[in-house]
Amino acid sequence: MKVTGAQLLADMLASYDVSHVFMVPAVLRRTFAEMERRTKIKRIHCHGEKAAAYMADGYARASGKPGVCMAQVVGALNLAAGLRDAYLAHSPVIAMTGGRDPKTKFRKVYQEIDDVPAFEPVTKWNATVDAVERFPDMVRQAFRVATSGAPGPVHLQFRGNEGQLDQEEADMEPLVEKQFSRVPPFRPIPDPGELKKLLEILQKAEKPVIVAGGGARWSGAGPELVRLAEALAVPVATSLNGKDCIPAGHPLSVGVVGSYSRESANRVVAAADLVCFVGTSAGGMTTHVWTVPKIGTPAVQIDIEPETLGRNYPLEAGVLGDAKTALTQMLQLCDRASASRRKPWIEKVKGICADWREKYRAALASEAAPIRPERVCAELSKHVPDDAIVLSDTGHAGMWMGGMYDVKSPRQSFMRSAGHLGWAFPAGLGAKCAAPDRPVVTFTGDAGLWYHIGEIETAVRWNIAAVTVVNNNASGNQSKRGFDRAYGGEQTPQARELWTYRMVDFAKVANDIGALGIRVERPDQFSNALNTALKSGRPALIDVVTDIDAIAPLAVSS
Ligand SMILES: Cc1ncc(C[n+]2csc(CCOP(=O)(O)OP(=O)(O)O)c2C)c(N)n1
Repeated sequence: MKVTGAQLLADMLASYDVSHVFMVPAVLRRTFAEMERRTKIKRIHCHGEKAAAYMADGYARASGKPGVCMAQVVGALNLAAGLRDAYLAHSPVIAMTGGRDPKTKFRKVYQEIDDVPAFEPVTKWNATVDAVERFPDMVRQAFRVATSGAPGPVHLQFRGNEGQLDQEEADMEPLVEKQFSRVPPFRPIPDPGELKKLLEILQKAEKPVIVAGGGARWSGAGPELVRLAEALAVPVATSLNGKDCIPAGHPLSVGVVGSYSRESANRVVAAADLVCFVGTSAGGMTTHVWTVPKIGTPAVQIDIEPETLGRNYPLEAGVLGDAKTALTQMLQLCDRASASRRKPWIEKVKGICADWREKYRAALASEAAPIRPERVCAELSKHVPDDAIVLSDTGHAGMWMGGMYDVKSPRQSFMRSAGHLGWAFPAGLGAKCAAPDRPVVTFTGDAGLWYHIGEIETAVRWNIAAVTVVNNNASGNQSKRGFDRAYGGEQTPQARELWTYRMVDFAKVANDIGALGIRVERPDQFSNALNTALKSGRPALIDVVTDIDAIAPLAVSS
């Protein structure tokens, strides 16, 4: 049957269960017209391509479905910049851009450069669609690559600066492989011998700890992880990406380990005689630059990517496969009686966790104004609904939320920037698009908010009712410590100019744009503000005036 590329692409995206695409026009215009005629897909038109990519990323991490973002040729590298976080976090984002036409390339066409190489370091697959006949197989491959194995971004560049190739016709079938409309499309089964070996090592250990990461999260392995930890009496630390794999209140949960971490987690992992990594690459952030645990600590690992097994820690056993499947099999095979061996260890772990709570009790309950960020985190732990999606920006936001925020229930999701300041606010909007019935609460610093503040208008225009909490200290004060060091102690007033801003009332800005803005200046105002924001059904921003001298604790290595 003869159809245009636009008709086919619209039909295929709908069949892959795509509900929103995020973009700055003008790209694939005919496809947008066909989406309107043929599908229910919402076309979220935003203020910058990087924000569009972050929205698609938040959408993907909230739903497990690929997030789709788009840009015309001149916006392509802004979009590529936004894929960097998705690449680091293994998030399945599909980026579509317009590209050069062979008839005119190299002739100094307005706005044109060769964008394709810039997508190379931020994608799993980076390809051009040069003939309309290739729409079906290239789009299928994009979904296959984005969702398979360790997920990640892909890029398709369509011929024509606005992807005008979509106007051409060919005989095409909108065949869709539904399996690749969400992560994980496959659950590879581990080798039974290697799995048994890993299990035996874990059962023999007297002081083991599990470190679960983003791979466990993508696999949906949280419930099996908790059940196995309970069956064998093994404490669980997580990476920041894996934070929602176990609720903070669980007696075996020790917190986030690594650089943006909770001290108790680092202490437990440092004291362990065996570390079992599940769905984590054991990279620099999760291991505090490979000091927690120390290289040489006996380790075992479960991962879906063969090249991840043993990359950073020599292994006594390495299991290749899907985390949920591996943990389910371990639950069936495990010797629950071995748990008694770890009683003294569990007592010690409980003591370490209790020490942490005691150490931060005062800060978490602080009545100070300007408000302490620890208190904001404690308020969020208490008042964010059980089924919420919680997002955190990076830098100080990642440190505060990684260390101080408690994921309350297995129904709560936690997502965080993989390193890019400014990710969380637009990602929260994308998450709300993916899960309109769940509350979405984003924690960001003011520096983080400034990046994409224009997207408040996008949220209002599309009524994306996410709640954004701004830790507003009129600065990027995570940088304070670094500049103190650079100046050999006390900084000059000019040095402070390098990391401070004007104090702006973001609640006023939000109200002006048409969102609900609430300013919070005392800790006792916070819970009401959050409830009002959550109940409003509108995009809401809570501007919390916090202490510029509040600096997050540094990670410990022992
Ligand atoms: C794209 C990008 N650029 C720069 C940085 C470095 N960086 C990390 S945190 C930070 C400042 C954070 O400020 P804010 O979000 O206001 O939080 P605060 O430190 O004030 O709590 C900067 C500049 C980064 N992580 N990402």
